Amino acid sequence: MPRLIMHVDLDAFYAAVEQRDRPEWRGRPVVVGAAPGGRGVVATCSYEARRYGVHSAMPIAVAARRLPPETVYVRPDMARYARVSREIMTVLQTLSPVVEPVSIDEAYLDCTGLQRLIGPPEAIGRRAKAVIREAVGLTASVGLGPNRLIAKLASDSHKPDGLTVVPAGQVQAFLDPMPLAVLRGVGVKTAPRLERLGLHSVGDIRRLPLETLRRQLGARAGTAVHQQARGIADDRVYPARERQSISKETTFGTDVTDPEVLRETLRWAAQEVGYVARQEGRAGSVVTLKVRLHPFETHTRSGTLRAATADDRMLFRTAWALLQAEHWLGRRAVRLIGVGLSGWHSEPEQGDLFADSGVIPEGSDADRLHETLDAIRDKFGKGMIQRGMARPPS
Ligand code: TTP
Ligand code: CA
Repeated sequence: MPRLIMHVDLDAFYAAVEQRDRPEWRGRPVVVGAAPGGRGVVATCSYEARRYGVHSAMPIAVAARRLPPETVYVRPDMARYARVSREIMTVLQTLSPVVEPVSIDEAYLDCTGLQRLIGPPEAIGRRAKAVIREAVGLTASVGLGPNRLIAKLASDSHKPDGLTVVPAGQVQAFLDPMPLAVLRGVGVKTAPRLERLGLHSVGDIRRLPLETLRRQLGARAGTAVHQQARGIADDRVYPARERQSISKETTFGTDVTDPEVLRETLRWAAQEVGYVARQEGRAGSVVTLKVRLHPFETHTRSGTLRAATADDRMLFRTAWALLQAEHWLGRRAVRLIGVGLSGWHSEPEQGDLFADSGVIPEGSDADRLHETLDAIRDKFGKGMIQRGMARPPS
């Protein structure tokens, strides 16, 4: 029996929580992020604000120029969003025992067995949306399909408040018209190369022989793209304990040179990673920074901490220090930035997946920070740390 995978993604998550809790803000553009007079960025915004072309990671000054006077600007309240997230993940667990939270507002569920209990995929998707709405009063977009790729593309395809089912027999019709960029491994580097060959959609790729793709993209990427274009992808949902690493990244709509935007985005990615790690009762000692420079040069840099952590600030400071250590910062435009955590410190706890196990076994926060700084200092020399830490973290 083919698997049935569901991807759940809350709509405009931080902004939706704000509008839920402040009814007078409903129906209005709401921007969650930096203060409008400052140099920070938009974390997210309500769909009313998106109509003005505003989106995550846009400098707040640019957003403020586009938005009308009735717009509400609000600072993020991570603790409240994390509480809501926990409620969502807990209620999803009542639906399926196999839930993989992938970020604060996204999860994959293996729904294969639910078809006997609940009914067809549409009914399962409706149930997921209903339990979320009942538990937290928010809308989610849901996609169901035979694997993770299709489920994710399905949930993305109708937002907000969408429910999209792609049965195995319709995978090809669903994928064929999509742009190449939806395939993993067709990056900014390969997409233009393929487009020069007159290939624009997944369907165009699918009609190419495997050998041509391998020649154009290299053996590995060529094979991967060939498979994905046929809708063949990973169909497993990983229980938290099997996960090798936790990471979060953002691709900017336009290339970024403003260090403030990079800093804020990195801070957000670190919060997401720290949050997922704490939910899973994990602490990791390897922090990885990922940066893609214009137009397509991807760099990763890792630092090993003396003590494992799941602390947002520690992750952020380490990643920021790794970034500061790179000579290209400030000169080259950045297209993507992200943080990863791995090198798990201990066997993950098998207890309640969603209990808030934010406690980190060793040392105080201050101790850990010092150990981090020491470790980076050992690796890169002292001057770098002073540069990296010159701006007081908040
Ligand atoms: P997303 O799921 O990417 O976005 P969203 O839930 O706001 O909107 P959508 O309806 O398109 O799913 O991210 C989840 C939350 O993470 C988002 O509410 C705010 C935060 N976030 C940032 O702080 N910075 C970012 O660059 C991104 C992409 C998200
Ligand atoms: Ca979302």
